[in-house]
Amino acid sequence: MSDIKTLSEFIVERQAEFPGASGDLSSLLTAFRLAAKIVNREVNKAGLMADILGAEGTENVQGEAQQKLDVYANNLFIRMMKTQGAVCAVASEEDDDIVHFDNGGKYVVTMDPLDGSSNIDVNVSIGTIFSIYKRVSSGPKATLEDFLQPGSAQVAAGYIVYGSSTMLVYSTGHGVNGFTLDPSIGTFCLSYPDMKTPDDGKIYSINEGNWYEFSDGVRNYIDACKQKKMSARYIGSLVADFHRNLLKGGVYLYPGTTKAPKGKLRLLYEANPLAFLVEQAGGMATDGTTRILDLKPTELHQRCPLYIGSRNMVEAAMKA
Ligand code: P6P
Repeated sequence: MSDIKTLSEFIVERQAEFPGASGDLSSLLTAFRLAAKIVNREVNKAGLMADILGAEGTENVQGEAQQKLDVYANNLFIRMMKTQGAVCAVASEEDDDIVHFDNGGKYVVTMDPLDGSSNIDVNVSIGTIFSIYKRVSSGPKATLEDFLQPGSAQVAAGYIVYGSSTMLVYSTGHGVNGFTLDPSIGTFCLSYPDMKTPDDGKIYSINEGNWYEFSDGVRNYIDACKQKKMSARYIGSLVADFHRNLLKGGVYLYPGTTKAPKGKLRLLYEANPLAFLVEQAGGMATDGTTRILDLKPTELHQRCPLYIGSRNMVEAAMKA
């Protein structure tokens, strides 16, 4: 009997723990698995296929130049979810408005299909982030209300990091498990069961280029990290920084600044899913004041400051 546990086997095994489960969430996670493999293939080829590198020439709602792989990943994940049938609507960083499938599905999904995409052309790790919620509206189509639920209402969340190896890490609220893609067999295999992040760490991740726009508290915390001889590690790709800190211990900060008091990151498809995961792994996520999962969203693409990672480090950053 092989001691390898595939993602498919794991999903089936875990579903058995919920007798009432309809299998919709399991098959949705399976759709994400397939999409992740396909995006991984394209990310790995990006260096070889000039036609998929570079900007698409369009901008997303954030006013950010869309990289061709951004658009490809967004369209692929949307197509997979539409086909799979359990999701009735998606809110994506790459789409101004809600994308409706009108299929009666009981879930809605928020996603950043390819976070850190400015790193695509320079071969730095990038990632996909997703959140899954049950609909709360009852009409024929999902409404904004379905997407403005607090992060604490998530039924599942996860990310895929396309790095030195490709990993899918997710939680359905019963712990966090990581799966590494074995390219020789094209299968995600359980590599990090029941992930727990250390309460403390020696890594801090923040863009110190914003120093003169930071609050005194943030500057005090950065100073304290330097005095403790911590390591500054900032990839400029949230999923990669988050993943490393989750495994090793550390804190990622994207605080508000004088120019952008709400910071840069988006609540619905960056902060909330990663906050769900980090809490499941024993860590902490706040906006510098309030628990991320308690924030009541008001807009699809709203931004929020993010302090996320090892519990003791987030608490120290908040108190600085
Ligand atoms: P800055 C990428 O655009 C992203 O959303 C995160 O992945 C990353 O951590 C952050 O923004 C980088 O932003 O302002 O430091 O370049």
